[in-house]
Parts: sequence; structure tokens; C-alpha cells
Amino acid sequence: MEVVPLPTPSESPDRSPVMAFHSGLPPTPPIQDFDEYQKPGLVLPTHIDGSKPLYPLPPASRQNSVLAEDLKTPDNYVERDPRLIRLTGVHPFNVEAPLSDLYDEGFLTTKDLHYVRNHGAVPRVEDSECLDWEFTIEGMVSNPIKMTLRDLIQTYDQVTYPITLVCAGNRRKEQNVVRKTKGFSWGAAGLSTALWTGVTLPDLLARAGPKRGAKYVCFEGADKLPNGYYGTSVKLNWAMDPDRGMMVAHRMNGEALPPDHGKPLRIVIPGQIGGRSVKWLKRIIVTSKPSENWYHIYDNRVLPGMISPEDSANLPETWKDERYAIYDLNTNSAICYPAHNETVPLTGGAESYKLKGYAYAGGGKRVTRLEVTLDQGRTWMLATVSYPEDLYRLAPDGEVLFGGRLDMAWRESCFCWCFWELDLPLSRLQEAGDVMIRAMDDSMMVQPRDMYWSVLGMMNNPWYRVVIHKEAHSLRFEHPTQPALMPGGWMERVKKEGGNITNGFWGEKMAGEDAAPVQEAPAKEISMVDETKVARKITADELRQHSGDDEPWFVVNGHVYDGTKFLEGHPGGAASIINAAGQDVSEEFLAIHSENAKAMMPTYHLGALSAPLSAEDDSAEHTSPADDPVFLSPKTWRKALLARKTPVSQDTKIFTFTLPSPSQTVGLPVGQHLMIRLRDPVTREAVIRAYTPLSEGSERGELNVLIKIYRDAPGTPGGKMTQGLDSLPLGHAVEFKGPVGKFEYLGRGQCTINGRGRKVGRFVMVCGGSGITPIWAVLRAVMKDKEDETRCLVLDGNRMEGDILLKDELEEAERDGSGRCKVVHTLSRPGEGWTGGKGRMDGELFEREVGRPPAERDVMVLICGPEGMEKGAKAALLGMGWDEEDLLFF
Ligand SMILES: Cc1cc2nc3c(=O)[nH]c(=O)nc-3n(C[C@H](O)[C@H](O)[C@H](O)COP(=O)(O)OP(=O)(O)OC[C@H]3O[C@@H](n4cnc5c(N)ncnc54)[C@H](O)[C@@H]3O)c2cc1C
Ligand SMILES: Nc1nc2c(c(=O)[nH]1)N[C@H]1C(S)=C(S)[C@@H](COP(=O)(O)O)O[C@H]1N2
Ligand SMILES: [Mo]
Repeated sequence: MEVVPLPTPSESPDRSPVMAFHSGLPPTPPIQDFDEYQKPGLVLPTHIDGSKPLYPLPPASRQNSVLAEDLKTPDNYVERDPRLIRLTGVHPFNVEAPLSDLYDEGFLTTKDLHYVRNHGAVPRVEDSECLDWEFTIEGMVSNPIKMTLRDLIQTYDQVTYPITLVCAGNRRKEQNVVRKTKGFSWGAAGLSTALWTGVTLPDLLARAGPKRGAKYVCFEGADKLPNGYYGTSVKLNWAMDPDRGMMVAHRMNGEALPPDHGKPLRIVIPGQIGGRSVKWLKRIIVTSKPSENWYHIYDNRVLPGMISPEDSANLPETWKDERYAIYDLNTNSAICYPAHNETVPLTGGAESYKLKGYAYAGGGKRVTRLEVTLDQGRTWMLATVSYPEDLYRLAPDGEVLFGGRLDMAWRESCFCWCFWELDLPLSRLQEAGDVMIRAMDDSMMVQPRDMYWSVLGMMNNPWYRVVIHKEAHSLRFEHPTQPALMPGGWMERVKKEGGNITNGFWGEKMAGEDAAPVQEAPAKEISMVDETKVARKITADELRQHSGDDEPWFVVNGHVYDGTKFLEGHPGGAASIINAAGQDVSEEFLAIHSENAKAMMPTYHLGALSAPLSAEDDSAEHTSPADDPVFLSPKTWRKALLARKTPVSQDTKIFTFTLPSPSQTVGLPVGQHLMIRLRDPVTREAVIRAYTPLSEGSERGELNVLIKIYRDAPGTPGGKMTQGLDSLPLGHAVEFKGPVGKFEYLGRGQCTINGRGRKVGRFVMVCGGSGITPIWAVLRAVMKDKEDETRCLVLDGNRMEGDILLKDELEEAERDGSGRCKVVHTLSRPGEGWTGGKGRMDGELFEREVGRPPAERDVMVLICGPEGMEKGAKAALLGMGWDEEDLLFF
């Protein structure tokens, strides 16, 4: 990046914000088709006086293609640049460029390297449909408008502005290293600059005529997400202010918008966080209140720092507090050179090194200085700052670029990033331990020294620090972090070494302070393949031939396994193997199987899959199950929204989920369970666990699950799924799959185990803690049917009286069951006044309550509880002469 001098103020052109629909330019001729629409972008601009422009033009962009990893996703038609770093696994597409590549492109970023933030799948719009794309301006306006992109281009004055978009999550990885937030890990390249062409919002809104009392403008996109279409709002008076430069844009760097950036129409808002610039724009709604869109409330906010992720789930009023919504960006900066891990030779003859990077401010403010320190803030040096944006202000009045008037001459506000650099003698870098920078804006707000951590990890802008390592003949530089899950950076390193990165000294040891390095046990890898089989290559076709019930084959980590011999013995029942047939089930397999189970895999190994499956996508993202009469599907994950959390004891809540359609039944046979999947927002790692809902299979529209929450305690980490669910805000989507299980109760003593029928005269039901839920499902089915003569004995072990789940329901079953049901509670830590059983569930209890198996062998023992309890019950019962065949573990 060369330094661009500040422009010399020429004759200042008239301040001419355009409020008219046409500013004396000849009317645009009608556009016939997409090719014609694309043409203005191909014309290289020259000044109207014939000279070449001084302002930057977009660098040449590439012809990209659809990438292999996208084939399995709903975005399987979107062309993308492979250099982009994916921050949320493969899908949805959230990416930033490598920081040096972004900087090297210069002031304007190509579509190839522009960061992308997609909450879901990209709405598909063909070239031929673009000009007919319809959108509305509605709500509190005297003249509601519905128009097409063609109308917009032909009836309104077009402008072209250079604008830097910045995601509010830029630099969030640093927050995640300090303390995990609810957001994924952006590095410092979550920003990009392009020339956007379209119509100003003041222009459009003036035509619609906002009514008295209107205060906000809401925007809504066409991307349908679990919580509705993406949408947000800004204040009407900002949208009406020409100086703020808000626009609806249909061209980026002279070309039609790429699919990832809103094809064919989007909002672009300079100076505010990217989240307000709604893509795939369908509706503009003028209102008296801020947007009530879920994404407006639960995204793009900085909650007070003392609120933890767990607390935040139960504070809807805090989320709705508009004071915590982010609009204008805060002032921020980063060092791009030296890059992370760059080494600079001390013996190469160079005397100095030029530090370089970017800075930006929000709300149209200008970055007025950038300072560099080599002594941790005791002394600072001024860097040279250049503002390429100012060159556009020098273009002659009426200059047209990509079919839009540049219209920058009168404007003083800054919409773009700027660049800074500082040449330093190598000897000074050699003496320093680190280099840090801070920017200041024209209201003299300077970047803070310390991080402001918050639940969503947004607006992170402390001094950007690069550590300098002295090696034998060179200096090596280390940035704070690397994006996504990429390892590297001083923050993780210092933390691992035992340093406290929030100690105000970047985690460095203070004199006399002893930090004990945290020793991480090396993870031991269990081999799941048979080395003699890896040479065999199995094609997708061969696999497909084994996607039925007999000889089910499935894929884990690129290898094919034959589940046939395990159909009988699988603890989860044959169905879970059959459901996996023909599919890549890596994620699920790894999430729910023990190390023991993984160690058994080589026996079933057949060979390697010859090429990754380009099968239909199995994510719940784009299945639309609302018209299916049954919610659960055994092969696909389906989404339902968290509607309520009802506490029933200190650590137990009923989680209620809304099914996609109110008439849908859950579809769970009695005795079976379902799987719940949640993704860790930072690592994208899937957590999958089994649950037996309280809801009966025939209930409609809702799903209730009683869940005991295992909270973190000093020294013992709590439950991943249960804490994850507990910290979800209402309205969040959760994924379900099922039914699963080898046992089903058909009624009146009839059950099936792995598909084989069995008649039962009596159930012995042994459970502990939340293990009551599958037991309860069976018990309830028996008790509901007065003709069902099956007798049930429930042995329920818990710690304290308050821990007993479904206590009232159990008592009621016992009372109204006409002698068919007996419930025995036993508490390991009984309180005063407890008259029930005391102590753990042991041999004595089983001797007394269960006894020896009867000669008829018509008793089944159902067992569900913590591992220790299950093992104890098994040992006791086998010792009393019970057969393994009679015991069923859920
Ligand atoms: C068929 C079936 C049905 C189930 N139905 C339900 C249900 O309806 N409701 C329900 O709440 N759970 C149910 N479970 C248990 C559920 O699957 C999870 O194991 C449980 O919610 C804990 O998951 P987690 O990810 O939070 O804990 P994990 O991350 O798996 O465990 C982490 C830590 O949490 C603590 N912890 C976890 N589980 C237990 C436990 N059982 N006892 C003591 N400490 C524990 C321990 O400290 C453990 O180290 C069922 C299990 C099965 C197999
Ligand atoms: N319709 C829609 N608009 C959207 C989003 C989205 O997911 N859907 N993401 C927002 C966020 S958070 C950002 S930062 C910007 C990113 O714009 P870009 O992907 O073109 O860089 O788009 C915003 N507009
Ligand atoms: Mo964003």
C-alpha cells in the first residue's frame, strides 16, 4: 500500500444532497435484460473531462467456481474463492480473508476476498430473475411502494459510494480466548471495502413519505432462518440524513451483487456494524418502534460485561433494551505487517522495518491519529495515516462511476477504513518485547488498553498487540490470535503457560509471581480402522447398495463399516444402525460413542470410501418438515424452537419446544427416545444426547422434555448439553432426530425388543435422577389404560427429597392405579422427617422389593440411571438369579 497524500482542498463544490428523484441527469433508458444491466460495470470510468480518475478502482477479480465442500450444502451453486477462511465449519458461510491478503488488495476489496456473514443458506436468485426482484416500502408511510429492481434503476437517481463494512464480531477470537462468548471466532479481517451502487435511502423514503410518529426503519431479507427472516432496524432520522449515506445497493464494484453479498439487492449502511446492512432485501418497513425481529434482539448487542452466557439466557428484557444495541462502529485498528509468524532477518542489510495496518471509526467519524508504542504504553509515536477515500471527494461534480453518481464532493463524513504506517529502525524493534497500536477519532475517543468482554464478544477494540520474539539472527512476530479454530497467537500461548491474560499486563508474569503451566494430557487416539482393510476402496455406488435394512453399511471419518453383525448386539437397538445405512454419520457417531465402542470398530471395518459423499445434505437447515404430519424423522435432524423453560426443582426444568406446525405429532412410540443436537457456538462441535420427552407421541404442536441440568462446580465441569440448553435464549432452534431405542411398549403387556415380541406380566422399573423419564413414559402408558393388567414396581433412587422428579405424578399413579403400581423411593441423603427408604440402591433393597425371578419368566426389569447405579443394579439382580435377557437398559 503506498501512502496517498491528503487531497488539497480544491474549489469546494456545492453541498448538494439529492432529495429529488432525478438530478438533471438524462433519464436512464429502459433496461431489457441482465446482460444489458451488467454493462455499466464493464465501462472503465473516465472523468467527464476525459482524464483518468485519481481515486482507486477495484482490483481485478477472479472467476471462481463452486467448491467441493459446498456441494453437500444448500449453497451448492455459489461460486467462492478458496482462500477464504471458514469460521463456522462448512456451512453456513462465514468467512474472512487471511489478513495479509486483505491488506494487499489495497483500499478496495474484491468480491473474492470480501468477508461474508451469512446466518443461513443463500437465497437462490437466477440472473434472469434479478431485474424482476420485488421489494416494498411499507408501514407508517403515506405512499406505500412495491417495486422491482428494474423500477429502482430506471426511476431513481443512482449513486456510487466507497463503503467499508465491518462485522460487529471483528476481532472476536481475542474475546473467546479470554472467556468463551456465544459467538464464533473472527480474526482481524472481518471487514472489507467496496464501491456500492444504488439509490439513497433519503431518496426512497422521501418518495414513500413517512407519517408523523414514525421513528424507525426496519429491513427484512429473503433468507428464511429458524427464527424467521433475517431483519433489523435503524432510526428513521439517520436513514433520512444524506450525510449518513445509507442506500439500497444492487452493484458491488461495478458488477451485479454476488449471491453471498445479497444478490440482487441489499441495504448498505456506512459507519454502522455490518449486521444492519440487510442482504437479499424484500421489505423496508417504517415503524414507531425498533424491529421485533429475533435477530435484531438476540444479535449485534453489547450486554453489560458482568452478564454471563448462562445468565443471559433468562434475561429477555435485557436483550430488548435498545441501549445495548450496536449501531455506529467503535474506533478500531490492527497491525497487518508484520504478519503473524513473519520473520525479519537482522543480518539481511535492512536498517528499518515499515509497520503497516488499518484503522476505522464509526458513524462517519474520521480516524485522526494512530499511535504506536514499543514500551507498553509509556511512550507513543505517531504513524502516518492515509485516507484513500478522500480521493473520491476530488472527482468533478456529476462524475458517474458504474452507472451511479460519485456524489462524494460535498460530504465530509468518512465511510471507509484508512491506512497507517510507521518506519522503525530494526534496532528499536529488537530492544522491544512487543509493539502495540491505538487509534483515536475526531471526537477524541481513543481505543482502550483493556478489553470490554461481553456475552456476544462484539465490538472488541483494545490496543492491538504483536509480540516480538528474538531468534538467533532474526525477529519473529506473533499476533494475538488466529481466526476460527486455527491455533497460534500469544493469547492462547500465554494462557496455556498459566498466565492470566486479564491481569492488565497481557498475562505476563509480574515480578515474584509464579505461574504454574497448565499441563494438558495428550489426547489418546483410538484407531477405528483395520490396517489390512484400508487399501480397499469403496465407491458411493457400492455404499448405496447397502442403504437398506439388510447389510447396512455406514461411513465414519471416510471409512465404510458393515453394521450387519452388530444389529443384534447394538445397545442402541438395530434401528439406529439401519437409520445410519448408506450415510456418513461421523459427527453423530463420534459424539455419542464411548472409547470402548470406538475400539470395537476395526472388527466391522470394510475399507475406505473412494471419494467424499456428494449426497443430499443431511442438515436440518433446508428441510421444511412443517407439512409432514409427524415431526420426528429417523434419518434427518429437524429443528424446533425453544418456547419456554419451566423450573420444576432447583436443577430441573421442563423445556418446551414449538414444532414447525401446530398440527404435527411428535411421533415417538412408548419406551423409545429421541436425540437432541446442539452446536457449540464457538467450536461448532456437535453435542448429541438422548432424551425421553414427557410429551406423549400423539401430542401436537409442542414437545416437552424434563431435563436435569448439571452445572459446573469447582473442580468438576458440568454437563455440556444441559448447560448449553439452559443458556439458550427463548426462540432459539434446537435439532431433534428419532425415534431411537430397541424397546417399545405396545400396551396390555405386549412389548418388542429389537423387533421381537415379548409378553410381560410385571415390570420392575429401576431408575435414578433423570432416568425416571423413559420409565415414566412406560408407566404412564400402562396406567392410562384401565384394562392393562400389567403390574409395575418403581424403585427410584435419589440424593435428597427435592431431587425426586415427577414425584406427584408417581404418587398419583400409585393412588389411582387400582393396586397395579407400587413406588419405592430411596434417598442417599434423606432430610429430617423423611419416612421413605434410606441409603443407596443396594442388594438388600433388591432382595426385599424384587426378589428372585418367578418361574413364568414374565417379568422385565427396565433400568435407567447414572452409570454407577446401573452397574450396581445389574450385579445385584444377576446375583439373585435374574437373566441378562430379563434386564433392559435404556
Ligand atoms: C434413553 C435415555 C433417555 C434419557 N432421558 C433423559 C431425560 O428425559 N431428561 C434428562 O435430563 N436426561 C435424560 N437422559 C440423560 C441425558 O442423555 C444426558 O446424559 C444428560 O442430560 C447429561 O448430559 P450433559 O451433556 O449435560 O452431561 P455430560 O457433558 O455428558 O456430562 C458432564 C458431567 O455432568 C455430570 N453428569 C452428567 N450426567 C450425569 C448423571 N446421570 N448423574 C450424575 N452426574 C451426571 C457429571 O459431572 C459429568 O461428568 C437420558 C439418557 C438416556 C440414555
Ligand atoms: N439477509 C441477511 N442480511 C444480512 C445477514 C444475514 O445473515 N442475512 N448478515 C448480516 C451481518 S451480521 C453482516 S456483518 C453483513 C455482512 O455482509 P457481507 O456478507 O456482504 O460481508 O450482512 C448482514 N446482513
Ligand atoms: Mo455481522
